[in-house]
Amino acid sequence: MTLEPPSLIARGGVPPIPPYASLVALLLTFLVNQSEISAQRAPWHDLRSPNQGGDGLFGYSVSGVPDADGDGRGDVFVGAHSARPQGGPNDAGEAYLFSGNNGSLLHTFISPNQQTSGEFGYAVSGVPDTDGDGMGDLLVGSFGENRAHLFSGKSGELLHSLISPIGLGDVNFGYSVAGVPDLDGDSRGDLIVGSLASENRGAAYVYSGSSGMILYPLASPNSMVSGLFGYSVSGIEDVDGDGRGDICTHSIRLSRCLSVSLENLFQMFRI
Ligand SMILES: [Ca+2]
Ligand SMILES: [Ca+2]
Ligand SMILES: [Ca+2]
Repeated sequence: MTLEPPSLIARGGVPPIPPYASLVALLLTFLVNQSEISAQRAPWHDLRSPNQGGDGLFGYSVSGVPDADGDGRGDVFVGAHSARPQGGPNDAGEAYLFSGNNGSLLHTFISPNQQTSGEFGYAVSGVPDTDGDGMGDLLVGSFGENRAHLFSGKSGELLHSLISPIGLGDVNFGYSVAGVPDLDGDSRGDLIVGSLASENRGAAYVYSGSSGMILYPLASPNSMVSGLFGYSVSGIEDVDGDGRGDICTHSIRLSRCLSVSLENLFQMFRI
C-alpha cells in the first residue's frame, strides 16, 4: 500500500491546495505590491533650475529642511554651485528653497560674497531653527570663498557668514556643511562646517547657530596627509542620552561620531 504525503491528504472532502498554488498567490501579491510601490514612487514634484542661463549643476547638493514657510510640511533645499547669478561672476553659485508641499520656489539664494568660482551651494543643509522664529533655516557651503552662509528659511535673510578660522588660503572651508540638533543647550539648532585644510588633513568646526560663534574646532585624532577629515559631516539626533544633538564626520580612512556636551568636550566612537 502506498501512502500519500501528508500535505496532499484531503480533509473533510476539501481538495488539498497544491503547494505551487500558494507560491503563485504569493508571487501575485508581490507583483501587485510592487506595482503599487512603483505608483507611489512617481515623483511628487519635478524640480527644475530657475536660472535662465543654465542649470549650473542644479541638484549636485540637496537637503531636506524643517518646515521653513509655515505650512507644516518639510521643505527642499537645492544647490547649483556652478550657476552664474544674473549679472554675477561665473561659477559663483546659487541655491534654491522649494516648498516640499507644492514644489513652488520659495527663495533664491546668492552669496553675499560673490566671486568667480566661489562655488556657493557646493554643499547645502537644512538646519533646525536658529533664529527663534520657529522655522527651519539653511546653511550653504562655498569652499571657493572659504565661507559658509546661514540664512533664515522663512525670510531668506542672511543670518551669519562663517569665515575659515585659519585664514583664506587653500583650505576649502565649506566643502561640507550640516545642521545639527541643538548641542549647546540654547534650544536653537547648531552648525558644523568641514574644511580640507593643511595638506588635505582636514578639519571640522562646530558653531552656535544662534550666535555664529565657534564652539569647537575638531581635528582627526589620527591626522594624516590626505586624510580628508571632514570630507563629509552630519548632525544627528541625540545618541548618548544627554538630550543634545551629536555629530558625525567622515575621513578617507574611517567615520567617527562625536558625542558632544559642554562639560565633556566630546567622546569619539567608531561607526
Ligand atoms: Ca513647508
Ligand atoms: Ca528660523
Ligand atoms: Ca544651539
